[in-house]
Amino acid sequence: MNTMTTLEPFPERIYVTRPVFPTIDEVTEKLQDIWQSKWLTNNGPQHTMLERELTEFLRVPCLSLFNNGTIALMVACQSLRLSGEVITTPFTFAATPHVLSWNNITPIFCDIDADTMNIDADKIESMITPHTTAILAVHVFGTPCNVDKIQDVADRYGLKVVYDAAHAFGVEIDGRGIGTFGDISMFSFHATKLYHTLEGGALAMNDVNVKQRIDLLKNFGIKNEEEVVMPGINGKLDEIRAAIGRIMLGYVEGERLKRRRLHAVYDEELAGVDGLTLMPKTAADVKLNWQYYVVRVDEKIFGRSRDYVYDELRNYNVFARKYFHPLCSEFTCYRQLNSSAVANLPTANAVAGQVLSLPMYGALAEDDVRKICALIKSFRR
Ligand code: T4K
Repeated sequence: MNTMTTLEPFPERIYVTRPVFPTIDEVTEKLQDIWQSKWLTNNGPQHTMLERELTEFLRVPCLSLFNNGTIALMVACQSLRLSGEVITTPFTFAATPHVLSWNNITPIFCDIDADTMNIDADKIESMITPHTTAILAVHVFGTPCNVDKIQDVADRYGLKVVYDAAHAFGVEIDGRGIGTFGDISMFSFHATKLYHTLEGGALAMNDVNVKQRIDLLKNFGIKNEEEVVMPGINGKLDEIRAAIGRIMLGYVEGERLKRRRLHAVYDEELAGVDGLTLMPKTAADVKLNWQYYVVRVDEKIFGRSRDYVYDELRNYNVFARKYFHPLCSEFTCYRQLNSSAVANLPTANAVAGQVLSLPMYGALAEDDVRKICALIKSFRR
């Protein structure tokens, strides 16, 4: 039966996500503290407290706050003195390869794993050259990379490992914070993330010496009033955003659980629909954050392309997103790289042509998720 006739467009736009908002009263209270302190940025009390609270929350030994995740990742590359070539994934947000370019490093795109959509750890070794200094892997949509295999390759070739954990706030493997893997991990606290500080980010690291270097780099390299010891940048998080981050820590677990519930609804509604591949299932010892809900549409089986589903959903006021299409290797600034050749990235190209991020945020009603699923099923041919 064609259900389209019975389904009306949503009265208001349903976006792929909506930020979690604290109450105005909570924010006002914190603003009053800041006004009293007469301290707005440069390592103020809110910043100090948030850094401590997040270190504990994320179960990492050391953490440095930043004004956004991109600057944080740029500083991570600087702090480890990366150069030459860094092996990364094309299936990610533009920021990932861009931080390499801003560090004068050539991104070398490695193909991805078809199930997790993360860098294919088995293919990394074949991409290593004498110029390779590191692996920059992304825990795409919060699904952990194959951290053991990546570390094994890195150890054998003396490479650094940096994780873009922009999507992986609060993810744990066997009780271990995701930010403890590799040399440095970056978290994004952008408004669209499960946990946010409006804009913001952090680096997590195991080595306190690396933290000291990072803290200098994010503050112009200033050691004291008389000494500037390295060419740093301004990566500091201000007091207002740090205060909002402290409030948001009280919201994150509730939001995570609401999203987990919505994941289950999507799974229930879409399981068994021919031509749809649902979010990858992870090992039992992985604690997920349920931030995104992603499906893949196989046109040959579903009878409609991903783009058809995307366009039709818009007609019903549902604004899904094609994260991450186009691949970074398709951007004009990277297309000419040898590693960008489609023949080098068959899985990434196939996945990018099928992937669709569906609306996922705690304030989304369960019934709305069911209706979105009914729409998708009605598009099937
Ligand atoms: N690495 C990875 C793997 C990343 O995914 C990202 C960021 C980074 C690095 C860089 O971290 P940051 O430097 O950003 O800290 C969004 C986010 O802006 C971006 O942070 C995120 N990844 C990316 C996956 O998604 P857009 O271009 O899709 O954002 P936008 O403005 O289209 O927002 C998406 C939807 O969210 C809107 O359709 C409506 C809703 N929205 C958005 C904002 C900003 C709201 O309802 N309210 C809002 O205030 O990139």
